[in-house]
Amino acid sequence: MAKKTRYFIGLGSNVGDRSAAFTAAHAALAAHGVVAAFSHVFETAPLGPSTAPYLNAALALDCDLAPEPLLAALLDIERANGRVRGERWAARTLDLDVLLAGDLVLASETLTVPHPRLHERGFVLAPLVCIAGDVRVPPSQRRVIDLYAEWRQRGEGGVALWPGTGAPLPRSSDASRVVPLATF
Ligand code: A4P
Ligand code: MG
Repeated sequence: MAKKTRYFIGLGSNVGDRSAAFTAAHAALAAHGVVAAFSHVFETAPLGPSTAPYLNAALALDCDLAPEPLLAALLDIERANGRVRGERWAARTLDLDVLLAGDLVLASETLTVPHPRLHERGFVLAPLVCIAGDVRVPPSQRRVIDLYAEWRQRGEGGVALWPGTGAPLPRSSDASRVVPLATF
């Protein structure tokens, strides 16, 4: 039997019905494994050329797929949700990034894990800390909560809890895995 890997996936959207895209991604990923946790959703200032604000979130997926087939599944889900690839960091209906794949470290032509810019970005760390505060990021083995604390100390801002109007958001199947809202 294939070995299950706990993946952490980052979700981003700044075009169209942003939260509906997250709900669709949640449903599509549930076909590939068990979505064990879904973070709170944050509205974040865009990094890059696009000026539209993003929603960002993160989820934990326990799944049998190896990283490359999982990436292929993520790209399919992005396309099914209207993602059109333009210039780098262009506006997008749905972006699904592999943030962590268990304790794996890999760099191929198509996939780098852990996500190379995970450490520096509030829009990745704030959702991720909701569901993975104690998880260690290889190869440094630093905890997500410590990376998040460092980002907070830098005072860059641009990340706020999203009040959650619009389409109903995915719920975590195990709410005890999610840091309470009052912490943010
Ligand atoms: N790829 C390599 N490693 C990975 C990985 N760990 N996860 C490759 C996913 N993909 C990975 O991605 C290009 C290629 O990266 C993929 O085909 C895959 O083979 P893309 O999604 O088409 O391109 P991109 O997202 O424009 O570029 P990049 O460099 O991946 O950008 P990032 O780092 O994902 O940043 N601002 C806010 N507020 N919130 C955001 O979510 N996101 C970005 C994109 C920019 N600004 C943002 C946000
Ligand atoms: Mg991407």
